[in-house]
Amino acid sequence: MRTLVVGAALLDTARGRLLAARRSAPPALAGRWELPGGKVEPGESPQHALVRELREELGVDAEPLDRIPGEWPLRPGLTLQVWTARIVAGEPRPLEDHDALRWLAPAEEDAVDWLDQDRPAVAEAMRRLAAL
Ligand code: 9L3
Ligand code: MG
Repeated sequence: MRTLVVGAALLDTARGRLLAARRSAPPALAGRWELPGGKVEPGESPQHALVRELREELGVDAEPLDRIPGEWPLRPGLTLQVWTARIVAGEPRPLEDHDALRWLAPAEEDAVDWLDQDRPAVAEAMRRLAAL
């Protein structure tokens, strides 16, 4: 069985920025930055999981846009996929599993310590932002 983890490259296209979230748990990952998201539940679509996770973790209503091609193994049985997304309502706050948020411009991509598996999707999302 394979469980999907969906991550959101949340884009603020008006300001040309991407949202980075700093994990507060588990201890092995705390302090590292990621694209917010989480596990797809049985019977749930990846896009629905993304919307649910962003509501739970950040308190925002979000709309998935495009899948970023590729998938990245996290650990046996767990695979990361990433969608670009935009916030349609709310101001993101670190409500669950994060203790800080930062909006980053493409030039600031390396300003935070991203989880290794998130880096390729972050790079692609930043390329797209820079091309807007
Ligand atoms: N993970 C990695 N990159 C991400 C996300 C959202 C999650 N962008 C990893 C961290 C955890 C696992 O996937 O080991 C499950 O994520 P969560 O449900 O704790 O967010
Ligand atoms: Mg999560």
